[in-house]
Amino acid sequence: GDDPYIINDKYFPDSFLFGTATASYQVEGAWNEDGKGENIWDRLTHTRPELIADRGNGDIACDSYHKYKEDIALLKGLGRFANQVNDAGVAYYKNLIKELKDNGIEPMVTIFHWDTPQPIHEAGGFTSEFVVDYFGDYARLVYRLFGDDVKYWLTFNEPKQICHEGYGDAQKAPAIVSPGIGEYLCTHNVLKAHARAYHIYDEEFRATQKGQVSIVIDTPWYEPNSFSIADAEAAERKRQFVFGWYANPIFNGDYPEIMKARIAMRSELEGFSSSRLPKFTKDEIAYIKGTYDYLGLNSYSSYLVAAVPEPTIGNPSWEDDTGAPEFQDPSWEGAASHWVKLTPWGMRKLLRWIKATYNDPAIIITENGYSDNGTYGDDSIRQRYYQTFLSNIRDAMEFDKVNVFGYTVWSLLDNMEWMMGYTEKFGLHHVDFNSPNRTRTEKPSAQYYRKVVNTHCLVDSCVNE
Ligand code: GBH
Repeated sequence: GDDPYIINDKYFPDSFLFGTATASYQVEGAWNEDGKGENIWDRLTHTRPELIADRGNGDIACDSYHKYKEDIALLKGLGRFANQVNDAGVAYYKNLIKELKDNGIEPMVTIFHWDTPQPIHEAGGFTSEFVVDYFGDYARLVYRLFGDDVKYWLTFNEPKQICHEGYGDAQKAPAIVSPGIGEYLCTHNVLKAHARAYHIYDEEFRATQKGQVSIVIDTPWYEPNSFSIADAEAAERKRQFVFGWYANPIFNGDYPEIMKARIAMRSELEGFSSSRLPKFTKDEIAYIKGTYDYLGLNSYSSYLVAAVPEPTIGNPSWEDDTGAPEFQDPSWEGAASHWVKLTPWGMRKLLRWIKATYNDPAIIITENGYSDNGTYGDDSIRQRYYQTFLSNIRDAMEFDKVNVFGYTVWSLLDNMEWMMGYTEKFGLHHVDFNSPNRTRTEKPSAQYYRKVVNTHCLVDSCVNE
């Protein structure tokens, strides 16, 4: 179990869930059909197309709003998707969930994957506390409408991208530039909104619907660049600023001490009269702590972190607050997305660290995957990506006793890759975005994944533990 490149030949448990993931804006299209309202990605891609690599948008995307039955047939061929109440929208999701269940597929639903309604954003969006009430009402509605058929709920997908990228460095809609300020306000409200949605389920639905609620938190693994204590501390600080920012309030209570200390210290030197990191009251800490039944984890890759001198005081930023910049080893084999490297060993370390740091939660890996640039044919490297990552996941289960109960590949389909438009493709299925039909074609790695799902085994012959 010590060599990350030897493939684990133990079966995954019978109860282990395998699946694939998609997200509504990235696949559905039909952006203005049937009374659907405008969201922040519609607005960004339509008014600032120059921000998207190929000026692409999600107006049609994979047209899954119309082609969901075909998609579920593909999925079955192997084995998540995600304000005014829109009747056609409700019908779409009812049909989608029914079709999944009719095909023996367990739906795992993310309530919010980044498509904030534009009017909510205009009113202040995630930097305003009113959003907590709106999100709670929205969660209640989706539990009521779909909760009889959905047992696995996730409130938010990747809050760090919503806040850091959406309000810090403008790498995601709504592309607000408020580094070191807006992103902390946003996180404060996202955490409260998550907790609100969790408590609503607990108080109003759990007894009858008997499902589970959690959040998806994303992080790469941060490996110290050397055996020095300073590098180890820098890497741990980075983990706390990326993952602990969200996980610590939910699993342990309140923001990580290191964040509170560093942001207060830097805010004071910058001349702020109080810390840029908002404070939770005692009651709020208690309200947020424990709002999980399991953990949804998205992780694709690893980074290295080396100790650096304290960044000079200037304009506030989350990056300088971390005091721990990241980089990658140029020798790591990479995907079309520059941030995705074949570092499967990082997955096992990450799982072991989460178990130790957050009270050994039950974990489902909700996203992991490999991107190409549209060339299809031989994608054996994607197959190797799944195999080596899953092997390290199986090692973590076997040798480190990490409680992992499922894995879903990102993604079922090539799709609208946010700022990268249609230039990076994570699908098990190629989608021809030039054909009005949006023809889906299986990539060879889908055959490998099918075999894994069917056999619960990563190599040709597996043994029982
Ligand atoms: C996921 O995020 C998203 O949930 C999903 O919607 C998306 O399609 C999928 O990734 C694939 O991209 O350019 O170095 O600043 C994954 C986590 C973290 C990946 C931030 C991109 C930017 C890295 N994301 N990261 S960098």
